Amino acid sequence: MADDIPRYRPYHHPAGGWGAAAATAKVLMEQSVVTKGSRALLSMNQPGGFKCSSCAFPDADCKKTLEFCENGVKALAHEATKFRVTRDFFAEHSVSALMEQSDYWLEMQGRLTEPMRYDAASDHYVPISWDDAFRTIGDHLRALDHPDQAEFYTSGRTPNEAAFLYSIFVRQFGTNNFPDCSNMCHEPTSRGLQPVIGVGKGTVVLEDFEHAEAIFIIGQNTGTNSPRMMTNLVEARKRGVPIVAVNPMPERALMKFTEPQDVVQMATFGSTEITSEFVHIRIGGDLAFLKGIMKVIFEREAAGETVIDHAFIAEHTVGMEAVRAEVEDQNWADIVEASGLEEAQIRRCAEIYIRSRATMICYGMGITQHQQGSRLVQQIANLLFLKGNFGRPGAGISPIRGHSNVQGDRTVGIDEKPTPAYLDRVREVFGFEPPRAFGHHAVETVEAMRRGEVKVFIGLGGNFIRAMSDTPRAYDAMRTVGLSVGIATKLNRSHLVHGREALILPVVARSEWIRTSAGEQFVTIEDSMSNVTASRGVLEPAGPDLLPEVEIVCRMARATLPDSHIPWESYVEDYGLIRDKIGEVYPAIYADFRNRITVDKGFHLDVPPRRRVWNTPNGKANFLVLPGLAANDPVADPAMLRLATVRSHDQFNTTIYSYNDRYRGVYNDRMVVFMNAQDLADRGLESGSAIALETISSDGVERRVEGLTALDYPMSRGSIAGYYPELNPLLPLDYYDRISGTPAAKSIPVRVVASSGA
Ligand SMILES: Nc1nc2c(c(=O)[nH]1)N[C@H]1C(S)=C(S)[C@@H](COP(=O)(O)OP(=O)(O)OC[C@H]3O[C@@H](n4cnc5c(=O)[nH]c(N)nc54)[C@H](O)[C@@H]3O)O[C@H]1N2
Ligand SMILES: Nc1nc2c(c(=O)[nH]1)N[C@H]1C(S)=C(S)[C@@H](COP(=O)(O)OP(=O)(O)OC[C@H]3O[C@@H](n4cnc5c(=O)[nH]c(N)nc54)[C@H](O)[C@@H]3O)O[C@H]1N2
Ligand SMILES: [Mo]
Repeated sequence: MADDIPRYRPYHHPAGGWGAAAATAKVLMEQSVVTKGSRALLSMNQPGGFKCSSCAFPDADCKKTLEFCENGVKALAHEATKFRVTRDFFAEHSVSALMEQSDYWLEMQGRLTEPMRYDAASDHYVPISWDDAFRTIGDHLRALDHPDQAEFYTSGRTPNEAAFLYSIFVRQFGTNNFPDCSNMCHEPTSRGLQPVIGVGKGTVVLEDFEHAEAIFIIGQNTGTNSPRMMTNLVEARKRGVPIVAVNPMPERALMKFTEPQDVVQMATFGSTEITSEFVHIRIGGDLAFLKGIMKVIFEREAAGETVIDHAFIAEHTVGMEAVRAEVEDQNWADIVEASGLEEAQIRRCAEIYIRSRATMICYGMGITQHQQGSRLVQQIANLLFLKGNFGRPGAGISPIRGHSNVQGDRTVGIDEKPTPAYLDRVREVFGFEPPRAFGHHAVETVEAMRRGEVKVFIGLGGNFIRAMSDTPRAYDAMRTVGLSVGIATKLNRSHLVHGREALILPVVARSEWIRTSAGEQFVTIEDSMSNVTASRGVLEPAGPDLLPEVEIVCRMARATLPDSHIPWESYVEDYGLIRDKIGEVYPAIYADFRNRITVDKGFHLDVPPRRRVWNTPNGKANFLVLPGLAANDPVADPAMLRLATVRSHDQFNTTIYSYNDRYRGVYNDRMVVFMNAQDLADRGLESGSAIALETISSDGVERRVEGLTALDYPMSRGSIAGYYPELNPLLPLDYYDRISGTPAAKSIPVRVVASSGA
């Protein structure tokens, strides 16, 4: 981009609309896949087609002829790209040279095409046959003193069939070490909700949007990260449903949105105001906000009004009195201070909640990525219980998941803390004794590496070491490993920061077909609302040497467990056989999987709280207290700012599509820090000042990121934001939610320091 074009220009248009249409065309052109990509788009989220890999939000039962969004198109275009990473590419670039390149550059090189092995003598990746690659993995795993010396990571694009077999293979091998992208993401939902409603999943389905009388969206950037949900929000708004958005950043799409699919709005440059109440919360202030609303409810009850659903409370719940006592103890001055909000606004939100007979609360990383992430999720449930907002149309809790199959992978066994009941089923169905000891989550995996205890790391998808906290220390940790394996579509940092030996194994992507001796195969995924659907790729695989993830898992299993009586070879050919086994291990939800999946729109996995059935130890819905108002440990330093690391509009996690973030008005730069004007002025800074950020921590490690530009942005006071993964060096490995293991990536205590490079 030319230097005379300003890098920072506020975006005044509604989100979506023509800006999205233009971005869609641009990315198809950049990846040189206009015709192929456009053809494939006609099959995305359609019966007989494949599922969009960009997010976990459900698609609308084929109601619309074209259910896709700008960011879905980016995901597809980057997958269908005409660019290729070949053996010649690796011959040309040493690993050290590749390390100098940006994440964006690595992504833009295109699809991986053949298995490669790291050659330490030359510092290059060199070709290896598939047979030798599997032999290498098998040899390393069989040589371990104990299976717990290996770590088996999963990222949430992996489909159910591959994830299920992976969980069986690894357990037969003998460990529960299943670090997962979910451990950095919605694990606070999985762990936090389990004791509260008996299942670690959301309870809302798509139709509920049509019945909701109020929708809260807390800490979730809908227009960028689950754009298909915008359709539901627009429809709800048009019905006059109040929408409350709680966010330290006034995210553009939550303010004004033009539906690219709405011909009239497009033609007239019209738009819909999405948020009726924008709650400009301080980072981590959500606990105070939720308690403020509950306090109003309890006040009104004390004054003789009936606002609580007493019948629901009496029949279904335990523990409300303890929550009431704790909430009543909080005073307004503290609530106002901790939330950064005015009491009057909290009262308005309480009024919206009280008036609504069916409220849905959606939330994302702005809730989960705090030190108290799991218990924050529980507070959302507390609020919903008060008015019986479970098991009624239009009501419920709605975690908006990230990766398109992250929920599914967890459902089919990717779990470092498996339940005894599940392990018993595995033993019965597969006839081996699975390990009972809990395994490592993501943070524990890096800690184990740092102690030198990990000999093998296998990454089924994802970019583990780039997504993790404490970048330099995470890199050092990975380099202690004997063998690291990346099973991937694209080259990424985790292939360059590797063990003494390393493999890159290229896979067939979601949009591509899988043909075996038994004919064309399909895979299945589970979306954020527990719908299971089939996904059939329509494009020719990016190269003749790619293997499907299912086959890679089966061949790793065979190479590692030569005596295993599990028929791995037959699963490679016929994915229906895998689904039969899933049905046997999970009869309550997956019985008759084979037949139920033949219906175009798939089927819904039973979520008992939707029927007001609570599979908790006491058979009730449980109110749980989180004392106080702080979602994170207090920090004494008066110069402290809370940093949220967030996604731009042009990235998918560690995959950087471009350096622009249109809705936030940033172009050609990712090294920016969004700051409130007063926070800038207090530090003698102005918009455009060069700064560095330094983490405030007591472990004696200096964590600093240089080369940042401070931007005047309407952030709430004391709250700043910048981009992940560039700012991950500021996130201490030890800074995470103890219940779920999820790094507190939205509330890093930092201070601004002068940039030494300035
Ligand atoms: N295009 C695209 N789609 C994606 C992804 C992607 O990278 N790109 N990633 C996928 C994945 S894996 C996930 S998990 C989801 C992530 O989707 P989101 O949950 O939307 O994730 P983030 O962009 O990290 O930001 C969350 C929001 O939380 C706000 N926030 C920060 N701190 C706080 C706080 O203390 N309180 C409140 N109330 N809000 C806060 C931020 O301002 C931001 O708007 O999206 C998925 N979909
Ligand atoms: N500071 C900070 N850190 C964070 C977050 C944050 O908000 N702030 N968010 C966290 C969250 S929510 C998440 S989910 C994690 C994400 O962590 P990961 O899931 O590990 O990371 P991704 O960037 O999604 O992984 C991208 C890589 O996946 C591979 N890939 C893509 N499609 C496929 C496929 O179909 N099959 C296979 N086998 N591989 C494929 C490609 O090679 C690509 O390079 O990051 C976490 N880290
Ligand atoms: Mo995520």
